[in-house]
Amino acid sequence: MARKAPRGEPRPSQVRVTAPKESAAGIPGVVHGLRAGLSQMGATRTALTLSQVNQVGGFDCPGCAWPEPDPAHRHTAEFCENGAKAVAEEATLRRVGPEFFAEHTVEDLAGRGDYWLGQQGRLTEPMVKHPGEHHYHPIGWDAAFALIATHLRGRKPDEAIFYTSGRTSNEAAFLYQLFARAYGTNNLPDCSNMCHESSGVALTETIGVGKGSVTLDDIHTADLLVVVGQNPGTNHPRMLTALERAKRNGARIVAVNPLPEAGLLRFKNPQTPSGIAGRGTPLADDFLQIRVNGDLALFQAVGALLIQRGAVDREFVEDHTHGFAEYSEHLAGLDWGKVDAATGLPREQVEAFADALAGSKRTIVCWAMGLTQHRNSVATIREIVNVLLLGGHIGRPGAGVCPVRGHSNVQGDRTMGIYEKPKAPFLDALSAEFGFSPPRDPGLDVVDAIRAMRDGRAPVFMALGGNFVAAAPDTEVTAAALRRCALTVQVSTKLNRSHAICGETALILPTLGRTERDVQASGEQVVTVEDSMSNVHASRGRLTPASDHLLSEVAIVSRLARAVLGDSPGIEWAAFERDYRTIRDRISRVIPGFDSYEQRIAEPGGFTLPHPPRDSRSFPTATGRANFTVNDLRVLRIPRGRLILQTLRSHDQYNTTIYGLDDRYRGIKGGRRIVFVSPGDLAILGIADGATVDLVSEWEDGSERRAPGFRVVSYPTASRCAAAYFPEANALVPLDSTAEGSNTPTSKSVIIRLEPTSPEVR
Ligand SMILES: Nc1nc2c(c(=O)[nH]1)N[C@H]1C(S)=C(S)[C@@H](COP(=O)(O)OP(=O)(O)OC[C@H]3O[C@@H](n4cnc5c(=O)[nH]c(N)nc54)[C@H](O)[C@@H]3O)O[C@H]1N2
Ligand SMILES: Nc1nc2c(c(=O)[nH]1)N[C@H]1C(S)=C(S)[C@@H](COP(=O)(O)OP(=O)(O)OC[C@H]3O[C@@H](n4cnc5c(=O)[nH]c(N)nc54)[C@H](O)[C@@H]3O)O[C@H]1N2
Ligand code: SF4
Ligand SMILES: [Mo]
Repeated sequence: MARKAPRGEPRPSQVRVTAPKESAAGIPGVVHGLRAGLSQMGATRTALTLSQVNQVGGFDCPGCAWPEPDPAHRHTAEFCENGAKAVAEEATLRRVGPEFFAEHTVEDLAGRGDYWLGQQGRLTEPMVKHPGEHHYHPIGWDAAFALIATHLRGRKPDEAIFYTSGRTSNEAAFLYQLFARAYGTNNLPDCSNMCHESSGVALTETIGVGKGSVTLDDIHTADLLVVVGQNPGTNHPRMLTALERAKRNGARIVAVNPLPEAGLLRFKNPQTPSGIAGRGTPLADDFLQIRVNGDLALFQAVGALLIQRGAVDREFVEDHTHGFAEYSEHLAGLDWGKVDAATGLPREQVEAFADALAGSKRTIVCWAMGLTQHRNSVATIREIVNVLLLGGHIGRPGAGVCPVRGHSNVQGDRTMGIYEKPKAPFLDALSAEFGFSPPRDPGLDVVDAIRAMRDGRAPVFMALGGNFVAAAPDTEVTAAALRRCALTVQVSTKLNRSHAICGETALILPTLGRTERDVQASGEQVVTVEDSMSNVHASRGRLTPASDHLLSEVAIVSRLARAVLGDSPGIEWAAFERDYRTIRDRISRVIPGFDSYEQRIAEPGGFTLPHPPRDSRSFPTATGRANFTVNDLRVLRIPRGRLILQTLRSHDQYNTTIYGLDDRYRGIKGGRRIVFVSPGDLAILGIADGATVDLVSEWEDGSERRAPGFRVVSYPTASRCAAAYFPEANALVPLDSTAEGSNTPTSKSVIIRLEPTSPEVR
């Protein structure tokens, strides 16, 4: 089962480790960003490209989904180090053409590391690998679409899977789901299934809308900001600017994390003189170094304390909520022993957090993957909502829920109908607009799609972006599942592992990136995206495309649909490709909140979608009110000699795209096969810093998974916890280990043991 360390990667002993940094960004951040640009693009292209990021009339940063400030407050350089790196990766001058594929067999590529694969550059031509062949070779676009059509026609539609990653524009996403449903399936898994699905499920159930309820202005004007299970210094760097502004306005910031993440503790804003020269702003006032998976217990505990102290907004609870009595009764029986065991926090710290909540009129809780990828994630997020409801912090300026999304358009893709469990009103609207009957049975999400491919029930897999094999859990199982497919199709900008771990027949369809000019028969096109705060705006690529052979995602989906379904009177695929305004016109008639779409994206900064809880304290839930919920507090059992492993991102990666082998803020240089463990646990385990170990995960059915050759780094994480990087550690996450209610892989709680393979070093 063991997956060997890929060829060409440094050995664990070659990694250099220094003390973690206390502050984030500042000048080193900008310099690193520019260096990334220069090495991939050269000087002129770097200047031209970076000046267009996040500007009105430019393109939306393909980095994360953090919103841009309103146009009046934008800086000329409205991007961060990691935005610059994301852009540089896409605008690189390196190319992967037919010669490259002639030189490298698929087996050769499968043995390479993700870093090496990503560094090869942009894909330039459609490529195919037929059954039994060892190389990809060029294929024309029409032949490629015809080949897919042959595989899809004559199959039951539910035997095909249509995955989406979160960079896809609204326009392409809308067409893609329309195509899948017109073909006859709701098998539309997406990266959300592995990401914020737990947030969507919990928020839909409790407040009626599965999206965040705050705007950037709310962040700036909050009294109390709680940042839980999130590392914004690396993953949403410009969020630090917003936190800094909130802080200047008097906000208190509480960080809840097993790791002392650099950006949360101190921030040097590169856009202010003090940020450039000084030590920066201390950001978090309180740091709660919680145990992995302790958050449900923490929020139950503060909920209980708030009720005990009478710190409840009675009027809000009476007028707008449901279920308070049951909630409060449940918390009256709270077992503090369990709270201590789950959180590992001193009681005074929990009390002080409750004091801060009680004293705040405007509280926002922000979170990301530290909360969503556990068995009890949905319950944990429901518990956060409970606490916010107690204080009436929904639908009040400066207050609310803020799940910080990952991919730049992952929220928009969902809004456009990329969802395996579409709601009836959406399907009804689709049916009315396009005159066909969309399938009503729910489709497969990511985990169920892997099961279906593994078991031979779904032999066709297509991906609009992403890197499925590297992003999904249980690497060996997922790889075998994809290899069992008759056909895999990857629509991609850059080479990645999913091109090498493929079906019998495999297609690579190269596409335009966000930064590139998109010219169709009617002229230059813009696309639209939605950020983490429901703001929809236009994005216009400015760079010359990486190759003349590229098609836009919209063109690929339109032409594929015509090849598979033929021209149909209700759906003018060719017109969609010719002029994207025709797509937006259809979207405006199917999806609520998009009236006058075209006019409103012409406004600088775009427009914000309606959000009933935020806008009017109305809650479209089953009870018509915001729901308090009762959640079971179970302490995750960590057997003796075992640790609970979370898998996270380094500062030098974008998900499965590895920018480099360093993790600057955590003091790591030159390698990624690292496991962070606290000095206390290392002493108990008798393992020294610098030792090489295999990570072995233990699943409840008795099965084990192994990731070999990791360097142990003694690090100030919470006790009984460990951390290793995604995707190297994905092999350890069992496919069947998923969150209750959202089926998200539990990438942040995996029980492991360390098996030393080398004597200690120090
Ligand atoms: N540069 C860069 N930017 C990115 C990405 C990237 O890879 N690189 N990815 C994008 C995507 S798709 C996403 S979803 C986001 C991800 O953004 P994050 O969620 O910030 O990403 P992770 O690295 O997974 O970090 C998880 C954080 O949660 C903490 N944590 C882990 N387990 C627990 C827990 O049980 N409780 C608490 N309280 N904390 C915990 C970890 O210590 C870590 O700080 O970033 C987006 N932005
Ligand atoms: N163990 C563990 N696993 C995880 C996570 C974790 O924290 N731990 N995080 C999960 C999360 S939050 C997420 S979101 C998923 C990410 O899963 P994915 O979204 O599937 O993975 P990415 O690495 O973001 O995809 C990168 C690839 O997308 C392609 N690409 C980039 N831009 C474009 C574009 O504009 N168009 C097209 N068509 N293709 C493009 C490139 O070819 C690139 O190689 O991984 C999940 N997996
Ligand atoms: S915070 Fe996110 S969206 Fe903004 S510039 Fe940085 S990577 Fe891009
Ligand atoms: Mo994500």
